[in-house]
Amino acid sequence: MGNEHHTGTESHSQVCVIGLGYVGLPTALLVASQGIAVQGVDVDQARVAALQRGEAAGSEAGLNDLLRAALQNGTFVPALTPCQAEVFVIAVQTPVTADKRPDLSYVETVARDIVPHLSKDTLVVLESTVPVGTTKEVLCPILAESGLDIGAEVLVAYCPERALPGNLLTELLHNPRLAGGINELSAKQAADFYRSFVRGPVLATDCGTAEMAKLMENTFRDVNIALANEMAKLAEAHGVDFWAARELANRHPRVDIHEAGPGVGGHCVPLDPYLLIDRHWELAPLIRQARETNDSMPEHVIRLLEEVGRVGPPGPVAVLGASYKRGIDDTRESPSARLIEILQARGYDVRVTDPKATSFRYPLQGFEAAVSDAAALILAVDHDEYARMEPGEMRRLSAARLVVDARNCLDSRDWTDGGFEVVTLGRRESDQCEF
Ligand code: SAJ
Repeated sequence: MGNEHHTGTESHSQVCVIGLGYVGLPTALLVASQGIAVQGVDVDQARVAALQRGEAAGSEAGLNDLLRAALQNGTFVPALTPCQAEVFVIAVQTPVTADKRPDLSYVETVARDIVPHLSKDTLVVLESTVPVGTTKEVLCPILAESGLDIGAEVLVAYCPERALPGNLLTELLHNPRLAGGINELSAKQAADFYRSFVRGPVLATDCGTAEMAKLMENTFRDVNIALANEMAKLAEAHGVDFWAARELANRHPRVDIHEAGPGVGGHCVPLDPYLLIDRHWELAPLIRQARETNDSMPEHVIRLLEEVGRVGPPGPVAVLGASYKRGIDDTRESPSARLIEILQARGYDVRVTDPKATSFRYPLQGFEAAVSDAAALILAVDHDEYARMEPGEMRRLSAARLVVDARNCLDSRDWTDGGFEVVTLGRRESDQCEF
């Protein structure tokens, strides 16, 4: 990356990453760790100030160390507005509106913000998850306002991130990357850029294919989880243990049944199917049904609680786990939020606790305060801290003798022997023998 094309007095970095959220920040830091000068831009003043002090939000392993090293080397500069750069990476959110339509306003705003900083030979990469067609139909027309020839003077590509929250840095570094250009030259340039800092294979393609692939990945996950959830309900109806049957079914070389649970959370899997089916809902009854099935799971968990007939409103009920999945502090779209909303609407007094999360729509309590006078516990997230709980210790800490395990996290035999009634999602103990 030479800078011979850049003139004038504007400050200049080699790479400018816009949107310092859970994808943008680690990406910026990985690039910076290669000795490349990176400017990281975010409109959130508090976030930028914290980054300048060397504090990264969230609990991703290794992120803070990487941040401090990059600040010390001077390879990473957090800022509020973009400067001129050879490569722009757009990694802002693309939320879904209340009526499940994509909101591309953040991408559009950022695209407009970088127009004055474009020059000949700039590469613009979109990483945000977007509906198919967005790179060519939304991003390129805005970039063309620069007066530069898009596709010749300014190269443009769609390169989705595919890293799993909780294991972000490792996956960003090692997962295969897609470099989807608006033309061959753009794909080649984008592939070269990613090869400068990722170790996994970089696969060049066109931008529409890359957009579709990203949405297919998360929709595949959502539909498969819905299938598991439906099978868990059927196992309950048949008096069979879904988890035992799943283990056996997954011994088939071409079967991979996902885990059933209280629903699907996070900012990707429950939203991306709507980006995929946007403007074509009539073509996707299966995908829509999967969304409905997964959204119905909190209600199902409460049905499991109430079927026991031991606990009713006002409870109290303690919900263990607020994050959207195990091991992370992220509570966005967490199934626990919907679970609590329904419980409260039915008149339950609800206590919520989580070993990782610090911010949640409902007040979080310490573990002991949450469980002490509860009449029932709902295990909503299979954090390690919960998997390690001992029934004897729980008897000492809590008045509850009923546990609804929505994640198959506890050894139900141990807990039953320990004096608890355990209802596990997907499991009906019938006349099964021990093998
Ligand atoms: N879940 C289940 N059963 C399962 C797996 C997950 O109920 O068998 C639930 C989780 O508890 C959670 C939700 O689904 O509530 C989503 O969790 P996840 O681990 O499936 O996915 P995310 O949202 O953390 O990350 C996904 C990943 N996509 C895929 O695995 C296809 C990740 O690789 C993407 O980069 C990320 O979305 C993204 O940013 O798009």
